[in-house]
Amino acid sequence: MRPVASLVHSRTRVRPRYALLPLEGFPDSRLPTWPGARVRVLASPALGAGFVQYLIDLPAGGRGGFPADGRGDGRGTETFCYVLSGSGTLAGGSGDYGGRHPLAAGAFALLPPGDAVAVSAAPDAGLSLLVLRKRYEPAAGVEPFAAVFGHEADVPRQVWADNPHSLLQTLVPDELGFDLAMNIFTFSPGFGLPVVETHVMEHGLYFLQGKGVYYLGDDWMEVEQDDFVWMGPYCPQSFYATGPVPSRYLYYKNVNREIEV
Ligand code: UGY
Ligand code: MN
Repeated sequence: MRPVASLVHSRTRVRPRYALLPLEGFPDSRLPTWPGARVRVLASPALGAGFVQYLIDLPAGGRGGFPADGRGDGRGTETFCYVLSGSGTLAGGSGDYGGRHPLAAGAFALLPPGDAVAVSAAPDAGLSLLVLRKRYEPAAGVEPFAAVFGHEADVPRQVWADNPHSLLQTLVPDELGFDLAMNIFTFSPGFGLPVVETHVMEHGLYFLQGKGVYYLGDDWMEVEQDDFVWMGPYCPQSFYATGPVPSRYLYYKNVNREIEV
């Protein structure tokens, strides 16, 4: 929180194809199925995004979740969760993974379209969660995916673009049953994306650690830990890390589907 007498100058930018949203600018929301939780709505269709992303802080002993959405057309809502801090458990709604999965910082889960999700914070510790939800896009002849549970510490860091100073972790398998990717980039200070990329896929990006400079649209902008960035289709984008520690960010990308006309 800033001192009360400070100026309110902000790095916040909202443009048709991107938004840079530092965390300090989000008022709290409350959600009926997350009683007691502090919710920040990072991205939504109202911004231009094809998905919804939340930052949810559950108090110690708190519970929340999403009910099964009951759609029979294969276009149910899929849910990705990533734990920023704290501990607790996650229970999936149906199928053969209906058990309880421990949650700790770095744990993640992707639940298939339509499934219920139930999360509990440990009695003695709160839980801070990034949650992304989107409508699943079925594809003819392709089986929808089964639930994925993991921990980022168990996902290999692969050298990306022939640069050992840029490492990519692919949390969700790169298979056609999945219509999204969730990846973590780690860049050593001074390194980043080697080009300005421009592509049809959109991103919901949460800055996990460090700081750097992001190119969005046609401007370079400073970014740091806890910033959220939405990049819409064809938003020119690039990045390099600055500061004393490696920069890490978790990002969503819609993939593997034909573009509707
Ligand atoms: O996968 C990507 O599109 C990634 N290279 N984009 C990004 O980090 N902004
Ligand atoms: Mn990209």
